[in-house]
Amino acid sequence: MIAVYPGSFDPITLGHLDLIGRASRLFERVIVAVLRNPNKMPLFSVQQRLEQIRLSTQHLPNVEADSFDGLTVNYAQMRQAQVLLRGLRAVSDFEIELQMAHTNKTLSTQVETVFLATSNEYSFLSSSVVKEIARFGGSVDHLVPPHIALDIYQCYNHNSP
Ligand code: COD
Repeated sequence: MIAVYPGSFDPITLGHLDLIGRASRLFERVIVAVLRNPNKMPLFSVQQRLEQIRLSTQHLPNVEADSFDGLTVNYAQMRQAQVLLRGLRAVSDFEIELQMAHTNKTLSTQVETVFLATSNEYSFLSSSVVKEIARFGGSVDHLVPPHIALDIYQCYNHNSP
């Protein structure tokens, strides 16, 4: 089975990567798909995010990174994926994720949403938290891979605290 893991990944965190690692053992192929969203002002360009994801997942041969625009279900069908993979961190995620899964089901009955629970140690972690800590000069070394921490420090013009 092929799974698409869609998201913004601005940037990808250890929480996302933990989920990808676990999914790579469950599915034949996992496609990490970055949404090209012209309405958002991301910290990293789509190209930078794809490079960050590729470098962080190079040890997983059945994981690939790609970008897409338009509806996620259309992209999944184009890639012949049967599963949309999403992560659940807390009850607050559940409401939004369930609504998204139901919406996607109305758009395509071919694609099933599968949720994986976050590992406990990453249940607080999001890309926004990482950016906020770095913006105020804190260390994100424990939240993202080292090469991404360096990219982030460069963006906010400070060295590893
Ligand atoms: N541990 C485990 N999982 C995590 C963690 C963590 N620490 N942090 C985040 N996750 C999960 C999130 O819950 C999510 O499932 C996934 O990782 C990606 O997270 P983000 O924040 O990078 O990406 P999102 O949630 O902003 O992505 C939203 C989409 C791009 C998927 C969505 O907007 C979309 O599908 N857009 C395309 C238009 C469309 O098809 N719309 C119809 C559906 S509503």
